[in-house]
Amino acid sequence: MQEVFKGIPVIHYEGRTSQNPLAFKYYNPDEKIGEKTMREHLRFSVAVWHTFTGKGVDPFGSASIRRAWDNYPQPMDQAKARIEAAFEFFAKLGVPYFCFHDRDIAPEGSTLAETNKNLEAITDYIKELMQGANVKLLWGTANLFGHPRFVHGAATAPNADVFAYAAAQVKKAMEVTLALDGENYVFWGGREGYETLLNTDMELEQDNLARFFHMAVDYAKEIGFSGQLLIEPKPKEPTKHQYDFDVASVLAFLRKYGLDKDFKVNIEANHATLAGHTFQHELHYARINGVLGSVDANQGDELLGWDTDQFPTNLYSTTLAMYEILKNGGLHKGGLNFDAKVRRGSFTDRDLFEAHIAGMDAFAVGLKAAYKLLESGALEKAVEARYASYKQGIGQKIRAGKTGFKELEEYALTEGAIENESGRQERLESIVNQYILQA
Ligand code: XUL
Ligand code: CO
Repeated sequence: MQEVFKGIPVIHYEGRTSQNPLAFKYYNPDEKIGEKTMREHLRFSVAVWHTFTGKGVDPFGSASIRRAWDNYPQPMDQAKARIEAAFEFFAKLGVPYFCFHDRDIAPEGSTLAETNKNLEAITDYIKELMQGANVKLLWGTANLFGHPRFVHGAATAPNADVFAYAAAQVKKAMEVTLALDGENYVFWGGREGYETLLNTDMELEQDNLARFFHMAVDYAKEIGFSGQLLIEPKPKEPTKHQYDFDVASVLAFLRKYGLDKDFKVNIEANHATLAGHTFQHELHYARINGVLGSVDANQGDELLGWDTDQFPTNLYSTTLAMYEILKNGGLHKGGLNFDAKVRRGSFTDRDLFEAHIAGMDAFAVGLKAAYKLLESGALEKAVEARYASYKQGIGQKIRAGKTGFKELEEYALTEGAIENESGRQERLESIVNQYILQA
């Protein structure tokens, strides 16, 4: 195999004073934070789509990025060269995981049968490359949104032939994920939503989406895929209204259709903010409901209302994210997948490395800060004290379900003036800052 990223060495940890852009300043994979190493806590993954198929196209401009593998005229040669470059990248960066959509790794043919043949050939090749490498598959997924056949959706399309095609595609993508020992399988509802209710049977579309998921659960069992199935919420884009809006709507959907034991969620930071939530809110909501499965690690731009998929460099956000993840006992089968793309102006190969290094360091700082914050118990103590009234007297009765409106009225009538306590928000924000600065 020819070296593609010439001049880029294997990336090492050099510590916080290093001035070397091609070194980790905080991510020290073997350093132990509590019981686990940073590598085990963070479970970083590279997204094949952004990093190896991203071309820097936007609505106003054509490709600003050209990679070595784009120079092969035959799509299958290009696919092979792309995957070779990806494995060189994984090794130099030292990431333990990668993720892909079926169409990121192999091109469509002129029929579904030909498309599947292409995918099988590249899967075999990936399997071969994985044997000599230190990288595993975090998750696989199917691209059910790029091709014009999915213009009105896939499992929620008004056309049953599209539903069938999507099912065939997911069947194959699950087989491929199993063949590569993928630890999870992701469903992001690409165009599963609507543009206008004037032409949409929302009830049928949602019922169909549930039928599709039930078929996926059945098929996973049939082929012996024991990985975690994940749904990735997103409120809008590409459709005006996506059905998997946020964690709360995904949970309601799963419970309605009896799917809640089979799925967890893959939370993406920029999707959370598009839904009007913080990243921490979505992680927290998933955690307290037992469905926090995996994370698409990126960040949006507060001034832009779309999915900018930037590399995560905001330490406040990574710290609060790691705080939730640690409280979840880690991500278990999940990981931190960089569903992030370099800016259009960052078009060199070197930018790909520097962007991932920035993201990995930001999460390493977040991990260190969150670990110490949790160890201190500062937030837990404050929250516990804030709700202390539920530990005795009338509060304890409310909690135990041993009272009702009548008794509560009696209580309220005899109680004197209610005395509330300060929420001490600014004090707590300052404590979080202290831990970030000490990380
Ligand atoms: C789209 C997105 C996807 C999913 C996988 O916004 O996040 O890349 O992560 O289909
Ligand atoms: Co994503």
